[in-house]
Amino acid sequence: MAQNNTITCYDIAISTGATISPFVWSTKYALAHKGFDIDLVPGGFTGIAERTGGQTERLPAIVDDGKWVLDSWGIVEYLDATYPDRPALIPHPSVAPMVRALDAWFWRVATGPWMRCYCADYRDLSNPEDHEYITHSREIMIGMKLEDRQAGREDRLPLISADLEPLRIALREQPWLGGETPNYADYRILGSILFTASVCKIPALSEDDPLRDWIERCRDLFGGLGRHPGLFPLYGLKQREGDAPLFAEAGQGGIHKRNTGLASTQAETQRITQGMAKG
Ligand SMILES: N[C@@H](CCC(=O)N[C@@H](CS)C(=O)NCC(=O)O)C(=O)O
Repeated sequence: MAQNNTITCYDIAISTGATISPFVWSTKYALAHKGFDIDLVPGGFTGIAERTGGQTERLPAIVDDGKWVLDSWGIVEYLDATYPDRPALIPHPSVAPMVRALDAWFWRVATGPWMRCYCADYRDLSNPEDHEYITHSREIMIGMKLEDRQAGREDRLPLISADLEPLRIALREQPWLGGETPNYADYRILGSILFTASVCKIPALSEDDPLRDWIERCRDLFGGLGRHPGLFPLYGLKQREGDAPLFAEAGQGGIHKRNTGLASTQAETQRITQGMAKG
């Protein structure tokens, strides 16, 4: 059992002092959700194996009263299994596969593309001793020079923003991905957003993005866990002439609109049968 209600968590941070890893961010939220204090072991990218006494070369890792637990999902499973009397991260077995699907979608449309928009900033913001390793490993990962991959991001960022519509739809009718209260779904997606905030020297989302309310409420949780002073402003992306809208107006059609009787569907019926404009 956690001594003094504290669990040790190994961090990956950059020169601003902010955590960069989406997996570590999610894990910090998972620990806080279970009511634990976090004893954060600082550090960057190089020397993880040495820092952890050879336990792992990937983070997060936690140590609970001497017991090492690796992997962000492994940690969630451990915390819920070991501390069932505390608030559940995965409150029903169906939640885990849904979070995995949501997370995989989000990596494809947002985390990966944002990484490619900020990859040179990512390297420049990392600790000086990490620069060489980040350049070498991320250029192999990405397949080109980081500066070249980052170039042209002004054209890509609006498209990434537009692609986040499913998340906006999910949050339109309830305050959290977890429903009435947050759960690991919220923390998992937020982890990727805070990764982006740790490196986004130019903003990724517009000032009036409907996701802003949820993101900011997540950042306020647990005494402002997501409010590290090293994080960059997420909002301020502008729609330029010729750009598609950065987010959609509340949509029409079956998946968007609840059928509450004829009045709720008449305009759409008219549109699809007579080609009339919006209603
Ligand atoms: N499956 C692992 C992935 C962890 C992972 O890949 N962590 C990255 C940070 S985002 C890492 O440790 N990178 C070290 C490196 O790049 O050398 C988990 O969910 O914890």
